[in-house]
Amino acid sequence: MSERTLAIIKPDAVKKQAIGDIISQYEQAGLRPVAMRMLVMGKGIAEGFYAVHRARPFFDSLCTFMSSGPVVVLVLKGENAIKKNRELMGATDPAKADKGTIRAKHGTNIEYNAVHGSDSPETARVEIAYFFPEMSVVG
Ligand code: RTP
Ligand code: MG
Repeated sequence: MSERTLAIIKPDAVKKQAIGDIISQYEQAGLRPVAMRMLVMGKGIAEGFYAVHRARPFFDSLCTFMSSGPVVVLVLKGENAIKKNRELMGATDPAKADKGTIRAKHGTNIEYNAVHGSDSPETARVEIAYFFPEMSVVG
């Protein structure tokens, strides 16, 4: 089933000049960008995006990191896009991520881990709507 997922190339990966490599990995895996924007998230925007984690000890640090510089936000479309993107990203902790995954290649540690990907259809729907009005998604 073709579906959409939200991906974010995080500030660490943008700083490392890994945008092109990461988008290339999406495309090679059959995940087509159907919406894309670059922005610096204000702290409040990051807090809203990660609201499910607000009780976690790493919440403030995560939101400071996510608002520390430009990010690239994309909607990816393809067969089983949500699961496929999670596999392509690898484990949250880059040290535990399988070889060849985006986080193994570009992540630094459990927080500075290069990319975000939606984890369920419901999350994908909410996360896509957080950044993109429906008319700006082209597929
Ligand atoms: P994401 O939401 O960014 O795609 O990552 P994920 O599902 O693999 O991990 P999640 O548990 O949802 O955590 C969200 C982000 O919070 C940071 N984190 N820091 N210091 C820590 O122990 C810790 N744990 C998670 C990471 O940036 C993680 O991607
Ligand atoms: Mg998550």
